[in-house]
Amino acid sequence: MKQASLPQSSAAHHIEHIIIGTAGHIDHGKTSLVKALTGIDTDRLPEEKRRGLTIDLGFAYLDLDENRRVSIVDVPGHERFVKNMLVGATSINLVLLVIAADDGVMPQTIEHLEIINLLGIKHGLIVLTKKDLVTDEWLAIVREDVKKTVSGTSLEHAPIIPVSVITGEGIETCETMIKELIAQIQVRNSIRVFRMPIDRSFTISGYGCVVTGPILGGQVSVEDEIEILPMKRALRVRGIEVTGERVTSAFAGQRAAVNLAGIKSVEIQRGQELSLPGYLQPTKIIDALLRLIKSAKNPLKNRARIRFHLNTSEVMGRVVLLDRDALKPGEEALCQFLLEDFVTTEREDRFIIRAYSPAYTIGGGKVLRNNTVRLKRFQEKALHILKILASGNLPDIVEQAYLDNTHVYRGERPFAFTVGDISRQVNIHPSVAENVIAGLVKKGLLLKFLIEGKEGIVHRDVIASVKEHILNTLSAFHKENPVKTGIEESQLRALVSAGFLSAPKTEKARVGKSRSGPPFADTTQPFLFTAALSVLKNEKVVKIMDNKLSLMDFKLEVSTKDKGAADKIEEAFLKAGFTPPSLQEIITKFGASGKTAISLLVEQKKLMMLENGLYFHAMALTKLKELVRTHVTRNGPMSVAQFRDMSGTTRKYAVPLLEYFDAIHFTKRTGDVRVVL
Ligand SMILES: Nc1nc2c(ncn2[C@@H]2O[C@H](COP(=O)(O)OP(=O)(O)OP(=O)(O)O)[C@@H](O)[C@H]2O)c(=O)[nH]1
Ligand SMILES: [Mg+2]
Repeated sequence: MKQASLPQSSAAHHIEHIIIGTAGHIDHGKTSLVKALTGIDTDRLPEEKRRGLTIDLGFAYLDLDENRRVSIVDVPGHERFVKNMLVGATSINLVLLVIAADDGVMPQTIEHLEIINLLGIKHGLIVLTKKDLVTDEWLAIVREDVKKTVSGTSLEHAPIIPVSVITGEGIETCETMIKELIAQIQVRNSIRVFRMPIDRSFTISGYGCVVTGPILGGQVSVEDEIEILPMKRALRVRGIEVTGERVTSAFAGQRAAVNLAGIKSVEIQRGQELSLPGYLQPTKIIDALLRLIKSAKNPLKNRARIRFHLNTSEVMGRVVLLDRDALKPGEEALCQFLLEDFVTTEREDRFIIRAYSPAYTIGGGKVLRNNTVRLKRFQEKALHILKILASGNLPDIVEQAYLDNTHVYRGERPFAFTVGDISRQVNIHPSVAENVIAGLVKKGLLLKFLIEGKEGIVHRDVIASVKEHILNTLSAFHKENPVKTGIEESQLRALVSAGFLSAPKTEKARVGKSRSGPPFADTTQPFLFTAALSVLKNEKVVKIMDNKLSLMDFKLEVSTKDKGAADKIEEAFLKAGFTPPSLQEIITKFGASGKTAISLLVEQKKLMMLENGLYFHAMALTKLKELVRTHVTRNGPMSVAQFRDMSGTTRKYAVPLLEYFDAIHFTKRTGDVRVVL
């Protein structure tokens, strides 16, 4: 089994595939038009045949030339089946808006048009059907009315073509226009990760489970390992069909029937989705830009219950308006959807919302962020981030992902992200993420680090903030410990992260903050700390000596008095040999200076501490070690008494000295005696 392939660039597959869809009021001739164009009757359900109307989506295809076949999705016009129309509408690139010449613009003509407009479908054709039933004068009146209706929508400049399936008039023109329009369409969906929302699932004997749907991005091949969402279950692709033909791969913009191994068709429902394993996270919270349609009867109130339609799914939920209490018809606002069930979505996905009851279309928009947390309303910072996402400017969006800790991706550490993390977070193909990140690195906005074999990319502001905390912590440490040359890295990290939690929130520290909680509390994470420290070392602001970190310009600040005391104390230790003075004796003699001087001598590694209060001069220890080695070589393992006699030290020092030698692995105790290692 292989992983679903990631195309490197659009060059991997030249042709841009597109899907055509119908739209329009009930009985206006959508299914008849598709049949006239393709010869295929898309009304396949017995109930559809009996009632003479379309209930669910119908599928056909049109051969543009010998090598090119496009899918057509025929939708129902009945007001009760708008939800089915939406399942088909979200994936289409070219719409045929069908209006019967005898009937003119009707309620679902308008509702479908609103939907097309909200979904951002820019390419379309307006087909005036049943031309045989009207006079030329009437047709002219309808044409004017249609023009008025579409003005200000994405179909404002769409050609209007009168046809009749009875006389065949206009059908050829319609086909020519479709070809012309397709030539103008540019969709760059191939450089996306594979996604296919499911609109049907059934069993074919001998094959098993088959699902169908539009491929929104990337490609899928036979034997690929894919994932079904929201269950996140791994499956294998057994076979693929596109417009009735067996293929080995299917591409973005095609409708495919995928034969799946490892699952039964009854386990799958419309609205579920196939994708690359691990790429998408099902979510119940979505940040979005929402527009209310102009013709909406009422403003949309905060927390209104709505039906949320995205790709082939429909879930109930509430809309939280983030910057106002009500959204007026025709207005646009940043909002958050709190859904009652999981949906699978990518940034920039289009959605439609409908009133809860009775169901009618009220608005729609685009997804800004899916792996999100609940946001508080009227929060400047959160709104600022959403505005960047709404702008659609990819470098800004990727940069923001590096600064935004609202964007907590499960299992990942915030602030240090790999190309793969960004691909999943921002929903872009890894090759696109790599390019955008490279651009930001070049500008100096992002910094790349390789720490213990792991690559991580961090925003320079984040590093600057961590650097500042390290420097503050180090200078505080020096101030409190004037005669210590520095601090060990692990100790510094502990102090820095503790400091983060209690530090006053400066402007800088708030860079990545968009909700309550300590800013950069995650600096405890070793990666960021190590990265920031490495920069400080490179910049020669921090130095490391004997495993201890200090500020580059830090010097032991010792007063002449302390220095004098240190010299005298060292002399006393050297003179005393193996029976040195105790700390108490030093303090009695030199007072506070004595204590500082001892610390200084320890820091300079001239004095060694055996046990609290027992200090020895390093030279005396070296000499003692030589004596012990010689003694043991000559006489074999040595007892405490022998050590005492040999060194001439007192009982008070003998045991701590030997234990010290054990601790530094110079000697080893076996029973009552010691051997030299
Ligand atoms: N005279 C005439 N009748 C037509 C023409 N096109 C469609 N009709 C008739 O109009 C009726 C409805 O046609 P359909 O194609 O089922 O309409 P539809 O838009 O698919 O309807 P729904 O799917 O239910 O929304 C049928 O009886 C067709 O025969 C036409 O060009 N001329
Ligand atoms: Mg129909």
